[in-house]
Amino acid sequence: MADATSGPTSPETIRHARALLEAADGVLVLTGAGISAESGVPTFRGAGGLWKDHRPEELATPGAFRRDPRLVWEWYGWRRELVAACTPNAGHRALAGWLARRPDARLCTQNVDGLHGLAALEALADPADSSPAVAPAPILELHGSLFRVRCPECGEETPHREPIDARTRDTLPRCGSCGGILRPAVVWFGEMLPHAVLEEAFAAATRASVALVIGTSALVHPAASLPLVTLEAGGGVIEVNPEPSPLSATAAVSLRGPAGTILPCLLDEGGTR
Ligand code: BJW
Ligand code: ZN
Repeated sequence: MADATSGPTSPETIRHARALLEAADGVLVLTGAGISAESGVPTFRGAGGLWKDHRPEELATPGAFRRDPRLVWEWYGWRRELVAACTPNAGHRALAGWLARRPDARLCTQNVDGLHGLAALEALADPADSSPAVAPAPILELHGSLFRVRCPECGEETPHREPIDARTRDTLPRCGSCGGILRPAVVWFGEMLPHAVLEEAFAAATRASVALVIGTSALVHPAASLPLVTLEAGGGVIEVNPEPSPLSATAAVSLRGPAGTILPCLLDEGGTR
């Protein structure tokens, strides 16, 4: 797959990428914050990103939580409210419909917003879709979920969607088993990713002949290593991103544009422009 195609996304570029996907034997799909941008979820890096006004080490590290759990929960409580009001966009929906038709594809997401899961439920319930409803393999959430909490003391993890009262340390959510202050069940810098999830993701990356990489700056590891594993195993990369990333130089095709526009053209049945 050395015939790299990049630059503006022409119909031929889309057709080339569609052909690569159709011929693929195993697809790793890796998504990042960019796929949710058109749903109104802020990305991390770049203009308007979350890290523009906040220092990651003050909010997204275990040390930050030990120092000031109230401040960390204030930020995560705000993000949970923001995300809870968002819905899947055309990019999530096109991907969910395609995954239901491609049992050889595996979705790994760095996102903690749950929007892929909502889109998958919508795809299964869609009466307009005549294809047999096949539940795709579970989504591999590499960095956890905003809507789960974990007790740092006893390790208990549970779903949690209630509003967070972060006015004082005493109003923060507490573990029902041991009374410890609960934390968001997300992966912070310096923490290991969930072992079983990461193992499945690397296995899918090794098996795949194409890695479809959508809306990530591809800077944060080990997630950003997954497409490199597919490449090393002899596969190719298709990238969907309005901006170049460190992966662009090795991508077989770079589709430059927003995921909400590109993915329906790339993945919908008969979706070429
Ligand atoms: C669009 C679009 C549209 C816009 N359509 N696209 C060197 C130095 C220091 C540390 C390290 C190092 N090398 C490796 C590390 C470790 C570190 C790391 O990778 N750091 C790098 C930043 C340098 N990694 C870790 O610490 C990881 N753990 C680990 O390595 O454990 C091993 C270990 C631990 C202990 C001991 C020994 C070994 C854990 C990483 C956890 C990352 N966590 C976060 C927060 C999650 C919780 C939360 O949400 O609050 O995950 S950070 C943040 O970055 C979040 C994201 O999932 C992740 C990736 O960001 P993403 O998704 O790529 O978003 P952006 O904003 O960066 O990019 C958006 C993209 O979308 C852009 O490209 C846009 O162009 C594009 N876009 N609109 C399509 N409409
Ligand atoms: Zn506990």
